[in-house]
Amino acid sequence: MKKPIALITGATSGIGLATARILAEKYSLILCGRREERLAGLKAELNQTDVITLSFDVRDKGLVAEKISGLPTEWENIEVLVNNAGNAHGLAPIQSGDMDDWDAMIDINVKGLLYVSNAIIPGMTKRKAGHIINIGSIAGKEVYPNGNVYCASKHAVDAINNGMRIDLNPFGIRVTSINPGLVETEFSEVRFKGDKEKAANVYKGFQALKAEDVADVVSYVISRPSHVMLSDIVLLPTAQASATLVKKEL
Ligand code: NDP
Ligand code: 8X3
Repeated sequence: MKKPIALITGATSGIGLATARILAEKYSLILCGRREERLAGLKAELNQTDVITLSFDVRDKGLVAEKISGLPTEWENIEVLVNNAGNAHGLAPIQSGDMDDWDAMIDINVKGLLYVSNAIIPGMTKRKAGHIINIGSIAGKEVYPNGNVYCASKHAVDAINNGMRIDLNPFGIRVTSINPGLVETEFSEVRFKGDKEKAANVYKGFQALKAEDVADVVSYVISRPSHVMLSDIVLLPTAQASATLVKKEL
């Protein structure tokens, strides 16, 4: 394989899917997600021999380790890790939050990111090379009403991102967090448990970011010269000034 290898979690939808499409030209890809039929569809669409898929739930610590350590030797040297898999589950005041939703957000957005990183970082430290992109959120920089645990999970990603950058500094590994505001993907459908109307309302009256806008930034960040590390990026739609201030024309 001549191209460097990138592993993208959450490649079945939204930001991860758009990132896979953009990186395909310059990277050999390991595409991850739970929905195998979507992974197979994306592999077919990209129509390249240097694309493989790995299906696992990032919550399953043992499976994450098994799948990544089971990669064929020629796929072992992962240059770019895009930690993207994640979602919000619910939007409710803390006093009436659903504990299963809390578990999902902490287990996927925080612990899942750590499990995948744990499986990949040793190869990077051994080779003294690599770039980790953590997809955080404006919700990792600010807290908004009813966002409590989702915001906490993304604040944790922010802290982990900074911790990774410090600890991996001796190894020359680049670490970047990309923190988007509102991006129109399946995110709100998941947050509102399949309620498409409620999800669509989130993006009404203004131009939200597209998944491709975030993927473009991922592509830009990893294509900087090796001595340049963008450490922390907040990326908002022009209509959005903060987590809670969005100029809508309804
Ligand atoms: P989508 O719902 O479109 O995509 C989420 C992706 O995460 C899917 O590919 C899904 O794959 C994967 N995923 C979710 N749970 C798991 C799991 N347990 N195990 C493995 N994979 C999982 O949302 P986005 O593309 O918008 O979200 C991607 C990232 O961007 C998330 O971390 C999100 O928090 C962040 N973000 C999103 C914003 C937005 O407004 N949309 C703004 C800021 C940040 P599958 O279901 O097949 O497993
Ligand atoms: C997703 C953006 O504002 O819905 O992280 O939390 S927001």
